[in-house]
Amino acid sequence: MAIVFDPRQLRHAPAREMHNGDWAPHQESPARVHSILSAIGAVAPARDHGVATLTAVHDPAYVAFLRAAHADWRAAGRSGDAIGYAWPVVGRRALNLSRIDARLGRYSYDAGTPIAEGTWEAAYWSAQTALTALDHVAGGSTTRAFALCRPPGHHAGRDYLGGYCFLNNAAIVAAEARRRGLGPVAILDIDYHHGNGTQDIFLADPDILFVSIHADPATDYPFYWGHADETGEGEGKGATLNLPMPHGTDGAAYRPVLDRALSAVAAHDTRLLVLSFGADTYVDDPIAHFALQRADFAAIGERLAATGIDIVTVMEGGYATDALGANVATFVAALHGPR
Ligand code: Q9C
Ligand code: ZN
Repeated sequence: MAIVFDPRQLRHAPAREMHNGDWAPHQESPARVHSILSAIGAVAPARDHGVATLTAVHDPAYVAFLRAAHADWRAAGRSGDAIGYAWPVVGRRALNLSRIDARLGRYSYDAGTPIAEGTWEAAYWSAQTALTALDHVAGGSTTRAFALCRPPGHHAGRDYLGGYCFLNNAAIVAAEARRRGLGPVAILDIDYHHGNGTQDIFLADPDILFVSIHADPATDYPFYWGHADETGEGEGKGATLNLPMPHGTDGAAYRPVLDRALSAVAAHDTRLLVLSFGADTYVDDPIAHFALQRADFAAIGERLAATGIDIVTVMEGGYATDALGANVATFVAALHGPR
């Protein structure tokens, strides 16, 4: 078992987000990682795999935007975090946009994901943390590794940020695993929110199965993705499975749905599973509405371990900061087993 973490991820510290029509302190804070670190024990450092592993999944123009956005914001005379205020609702023709506000709108889809001074560095090392967890499993020294990623990734698409996410760590790992011949690869997303970015990236891709259990987008963010009738496009038809669940979903309701998700993973002949793990399914999460208890995280971890499939877990959401460390440590201990 390996747990990977890089402290440069703490450099992303956005001040606030738009919440229910007002500004609120940003939920996705460095304190989340401190809570997890204090509960989880020893961590291994991240290794640098370079930028090509990122552009295997993301538009290079988007990566260039992300890298420069905060400096561009400052150069425009602004203080604080960079955030958009105008979005091209439908796909517009490709324009060579120069103004920072236009570029922010072009490469994002919500107002909850500000770019702070350290965001690029943190997002870069979050992706490298995920890739290093893959190295541990690919090297054969362990069958399961946990990437303590922050910022999270599953809402980020090929050319957009949103939902507190900038680079899609799960997608980057899945693409790199396929490139190394470790497939068939599947991604299982058990964050409370639908992983719209991951789905979009692999929507037309038959090779990489995407399965997600999440709050019904009829009631919950991200609203525009994650409905049960989204099953993939073109050659990828059938390689996307969405399992939306209602508010109040508890451990008993979750179990059979997890079994269904894992049946799909088995039917894909999965050799490597990338797990997008969010602890925002916890009963006391401040922005979510499921009812999982800490013991349910242990049960889910054991169920995943019982598949016998190699698993690279990447951390996604979870905002009940005080309980987060114990929740994640409980899950990881069950998933990785005694040792
Ligand atoms: N500010 C993850 O769990 N909510 N992202 C926006 C309130 C966005 C959550 C509305 C929730 C995104 C990785
Ligand atoms: Zn979430």
